[in-house]
Amino acid sequence: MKKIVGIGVMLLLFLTFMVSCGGSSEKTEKTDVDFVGQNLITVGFSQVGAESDWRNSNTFSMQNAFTQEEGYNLIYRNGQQKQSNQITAIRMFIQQGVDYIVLAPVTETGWDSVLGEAKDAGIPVIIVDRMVDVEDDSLYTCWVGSDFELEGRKMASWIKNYTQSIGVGSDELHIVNIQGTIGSTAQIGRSRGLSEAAKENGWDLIAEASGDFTETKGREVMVDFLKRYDNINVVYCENDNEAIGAIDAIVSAGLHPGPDIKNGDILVVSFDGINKEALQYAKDGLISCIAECNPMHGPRVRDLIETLDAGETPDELNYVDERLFSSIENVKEIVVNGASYAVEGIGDSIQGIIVPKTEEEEVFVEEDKILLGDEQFDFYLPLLEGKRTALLTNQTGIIGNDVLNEQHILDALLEAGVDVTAVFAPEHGFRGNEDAGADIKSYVDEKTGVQVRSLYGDGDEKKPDADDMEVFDVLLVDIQDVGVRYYTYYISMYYMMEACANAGKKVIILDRPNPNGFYVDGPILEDEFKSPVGELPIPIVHGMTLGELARMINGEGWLSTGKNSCDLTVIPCQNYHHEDITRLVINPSPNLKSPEAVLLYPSTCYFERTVVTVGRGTNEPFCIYGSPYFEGIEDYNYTFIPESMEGAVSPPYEGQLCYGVSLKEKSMEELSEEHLNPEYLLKAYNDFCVNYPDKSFFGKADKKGHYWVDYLFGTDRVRIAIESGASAEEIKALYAEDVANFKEMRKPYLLYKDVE
Ligand code: GYE
Repeated sequence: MKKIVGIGVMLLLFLTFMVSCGGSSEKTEKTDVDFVGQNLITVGFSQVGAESDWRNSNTFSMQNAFTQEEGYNLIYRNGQQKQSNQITAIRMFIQQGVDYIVLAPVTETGWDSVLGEAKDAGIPVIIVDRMVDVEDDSLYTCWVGSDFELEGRKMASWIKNYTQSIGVGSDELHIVNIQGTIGSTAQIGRSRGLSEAAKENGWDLIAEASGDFTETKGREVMVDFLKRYDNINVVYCENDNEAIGAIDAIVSAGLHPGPDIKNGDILVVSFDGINKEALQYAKDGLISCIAECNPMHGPRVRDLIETLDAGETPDELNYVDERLFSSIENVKEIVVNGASYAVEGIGDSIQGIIVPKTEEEEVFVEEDKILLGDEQFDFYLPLLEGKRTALLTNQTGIIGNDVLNEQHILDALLEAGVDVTAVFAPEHGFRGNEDAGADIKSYVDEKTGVQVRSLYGDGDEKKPDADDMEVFDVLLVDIQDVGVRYYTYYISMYYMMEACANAGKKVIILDRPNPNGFYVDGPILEDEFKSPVGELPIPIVHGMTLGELARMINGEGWLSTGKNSCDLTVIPCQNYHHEDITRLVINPSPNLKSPEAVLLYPSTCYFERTVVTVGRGTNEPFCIYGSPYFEGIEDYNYTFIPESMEGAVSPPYEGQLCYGVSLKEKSMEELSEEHLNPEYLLKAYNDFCVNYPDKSFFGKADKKGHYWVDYLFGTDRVRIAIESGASAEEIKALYAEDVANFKEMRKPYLLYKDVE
């Protein structure tokens, strides 16, 4: 499912703020980021999420075990119950070169390739809590957690003994199971414990459905079960949070949770023993039995790391002992596989640890917000310590795209004490207000005193020169791209990568979503059509972020001079997926003035330098197009007059009335379905030729016989097809193979879950 998401705080909010504060733009305190000392052991911890109290306690335990006082630098990442987020986090840990990776995997399968990458990088991986199911066990070093099947069997044994003790026969039990996250070891083990016992004892296991270990889903599933079945007398909840939700549903349905099955109670049992409310419910008899699941793995994982650090080999599998609790005294002991376990009363011995969610957690859980590379200071500031740092950025380099706080990466770095020695400015300049292709001078930024070195001007071929390369050790790239081959920011990044490769300088990319990153379309650039608007052999819409593209540039050996790859680190976004259609809140360049324009840009840019203008010099460039030539021609009723303005000082047809088409009414959803759409160009071409058979739609060819549109397409095949009367389908067929091939080719470089 595609979703349209905003990144950063929307402009609307900004305006409201300005009005309500009478125009004063008070700034909030910025996060302080400490540099990490060199002698600490860095541990990257990829956590499942914050779905339950168990999970929060587990996070708390890890954070307390891996403190700086203990000699550690813990990098914590919340995966929000999504494997793709966890994989991204692990890749980031690898890039960062952490000493150890600790993974609490959401589900068991699907880890082979990313753990293979960690192994290749020589980073030991410790699995905590749930297990991974990988072909090659050497992909992880060791594991610590619970015996979930034993937990399930213990609970089933308690149900058996208890129901027998009150004289309820096996054939009288009608059980539903609210399962945990499907495919997680906790779910697999606990569900198996119950289903095996149901088989052995002839119990009626009516239904099973997942509540994803959350209270909300636990409630939903129970509501549904109660609608469908009227004979339920046992609810087996695979954690406490689900049990709380289920009890709410039972009570709301006018029924009674409790142990007295004979008189119509519904017996509720659960796992964990962490949540205070569940503990109270257990004392009050609403939950009849709880199987303990111990989340305090922090010190255990630290012990394992200490063993490894000392060059010793810890046990591969490390199980934790756990107990069973009930306020009902009928059953004092149960036996599983010949071993007996005491049933303890519910007193204060049960854990009942509640860990308040941190502020960061609240944001994660509630908003599912995309976090930009530049917001993740703990990942990149340590890499800049003691290094002269240069930036490739412009007006889009706002931390987190947060237009309320509006802190530019340059200011943030200076505030954090980074030695910023230069800013490299791409097309349109550091402020992003210069015309397309304009010559821009280098200067010293007044506010900060930092030298702004223009890549577009001073006759420097859009590349940094030898002087430029003298002034820094690390290049940080923080710039919003739109994912189109003729949009030039990636070309600046490419030239900078090339120069850095040759000069032995490190490149760090603070990644940002690609607003056209949800599809791949268009022909691959042919060598002959390389130009200032096309540098790499990629389709017009490549569907990659700058970070992914940089990985491809390195991986494919595309840096053409000297060394063919540079020292590259990408700080990926969090929670971004290729299916997301992101609405930019800061204009990436002066003529892309809306999120709709960003989606239309790949398709309407073809009109540049033809007899049709894309509306430069108006407020809607790329969302409208037209020409004085279309006067009186049907379907070209939208009129506009281009005027000189910032970013379009001398627009085509300046001061002339143009007749054309407006695409402004199309919604983001509609536009996102269109992908690269040759129909606008095709129809305008055909209408023009019928009316002006002697004039050239595409303008003049250059010395090589190429038209500007050929450089945009990266081939002359498309123009030639249009001139010979091809349909839109025939045009698309021309590059269908390019698209299919490139989709395959880009796979190894992706950092985010792909569409499909
Ligand atoms: O029981 C549940 C949590 O994997 C043991 O995950 C863990 C389970 C725990 O969300 O509450």
